[in-house]
Amino acid sequence: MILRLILGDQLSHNISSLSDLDIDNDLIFMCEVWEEATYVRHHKKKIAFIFSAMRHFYEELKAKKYNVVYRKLDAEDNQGSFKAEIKRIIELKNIDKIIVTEPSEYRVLADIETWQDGFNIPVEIRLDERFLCTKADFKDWTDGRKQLRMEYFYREMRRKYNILMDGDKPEGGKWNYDSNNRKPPKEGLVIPDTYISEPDDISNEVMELVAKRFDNHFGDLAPFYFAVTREQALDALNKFVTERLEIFGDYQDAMIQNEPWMYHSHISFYINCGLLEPLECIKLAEKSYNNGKAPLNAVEGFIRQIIGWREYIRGIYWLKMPEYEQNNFLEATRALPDLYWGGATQMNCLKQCVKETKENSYAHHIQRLMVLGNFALISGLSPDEVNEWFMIVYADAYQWVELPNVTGMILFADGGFLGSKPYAASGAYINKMSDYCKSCRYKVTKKNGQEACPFNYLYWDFLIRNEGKLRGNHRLALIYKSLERMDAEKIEAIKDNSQRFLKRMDNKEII
Ligand code: FAD
Ligand code: DLZ
Ligand code: SF4
Repeated sequence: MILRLILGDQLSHNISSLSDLDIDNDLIFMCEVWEEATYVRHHKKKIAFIFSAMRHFYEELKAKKYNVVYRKLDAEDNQGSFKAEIKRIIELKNIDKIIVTEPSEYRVLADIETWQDGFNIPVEIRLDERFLCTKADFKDWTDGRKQLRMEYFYREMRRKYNILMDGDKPEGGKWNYDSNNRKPPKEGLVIPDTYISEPDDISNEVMELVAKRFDNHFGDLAPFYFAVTREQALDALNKFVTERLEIFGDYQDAMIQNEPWMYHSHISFYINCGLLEPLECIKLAEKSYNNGKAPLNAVEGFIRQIIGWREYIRGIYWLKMPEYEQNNFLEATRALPDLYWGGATQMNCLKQCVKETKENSYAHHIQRLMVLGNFALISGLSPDEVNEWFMIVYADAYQWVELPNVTGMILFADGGFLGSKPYAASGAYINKMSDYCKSCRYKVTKKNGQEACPFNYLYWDFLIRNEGKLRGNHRLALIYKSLERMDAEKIEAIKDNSQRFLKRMDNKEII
């Protein structure tokens, strides 16, 4: 009998591992396992989401009359790991072959690669066709290139899939319309509600399990409102395309106090676990442009995130693993402060982003990049600790997408392999793109002293501290020129303020 394994982020009916399923003879296998749920202490809402989506997918497979075994976490004899569960089912059901779609994470692939010898049966690992660029094609694209840049990869993907193309030219004449995007927030913006689904019996049962078994994990379990079936995820996608896409581009980088969802799509959870396919999201957005419902700047910007960034990030992950995990180009070693776990802080931007992360297991890209990430970068937090935090807290986090975003994009810990310069910024950026500073104890206009916004001095201190490693970066040349012009007294004040602040933070004082 053939065993077809479906992992928790493979909840797609057309997944390659099921493509030639023999309904009468094959067995599909899904399992909730302790090891997977605790190798990092995932946010409660994240665990509830994955388990509920898995259990709903199982019901859908059963409804198709497929032969499926589903192992709940609290089944009495649950073996606790993929490997041990597979061993058990092989023995129980007389399995003579395993078919699985390649797992999205290196850790799990390394495990599966030991099964063939360990269990002495063939294990066929198939391509994950839901991604739009294979690992091999990405590698080919990198060959012979001195520097990798997402923008060039993205253009090739647009051509390859004929998305927003006018013959062989980009629609509208430009590949990228970001110059029209990224407006600061303004008063009176009306932000549509995000998709909400009431928990059904399955979700309620899972929530009880999570409350009981994962009570010591970070994050709010209730209210639980994520889509947990493909049908619901499609509703969430349609809601985005009809209600938000039109202004997605304009306010893509804007942050407003108590508005966690802004005009973003909130579909990363669904794409990453397989309820939605990247290509269908892209096509729906393109259709909206073709029908005159959404402007090009919004649609191009949205499509670039998926066909560009998402695929590029995955390509880098598989190109560079397992070494990528060890990167620490800037030799940052500071421990993650307690404020990331909801500990008290007077920095309103961080407080707000952590609060929303705790509530929703979601924060939008600019909150992750320019607030939470920017602070981690300029205060020199250890990449291991920052990576672990990002893996834990977001419901869309799997290592293939989390690690390059953290190590490469926010921490510059790969020395500029993924992105060309660190995304370091002072308080002025946060003030321009949000209303957080208005309710902050610190003054964003002050550069030094007790009242000053810590981002202001930490930004320059970061550049000073890392000058040896960053000065040669031509994209930072202008900034280092202005640092050269800064008088010695000002530089001393920056260093002094930063040292005091970081010392207080290390001493667990409220900063
Ligand atoms: P939208 O802003 O509406 O974008 C649409 C889609 O584009 C997203 O759903 C996502 O699939 C894709 N996308 C956009 N940016 C990226 C990106 N940089 N990398 C990969 N896909 C992208 N995304 C994850 O899916 N999982 C993570 O664990 C994750 N960790 C991140 C950590 C940091 C430090 C940063 C800066 C970004 C991270 N991202 C991650 C990328 C991005 O922030 C999220 O994909 C996005 O916020 C999800 O919200 P959304 O669906 O509303 O996205
Ligand atoms: C994220 C997650 C969690 C928390 N639990 C499980 C689980 O118990 N069983 C499972 O099959 N998948 C789970 N997942 C998703 C997996 O982490 C993801 O499928 C693999 O790590 C991909 O390599
Ligand atoms: Fe954040 Fe500084 Fe603004 Fe306060 S003043 S919200 S710390 S950027």
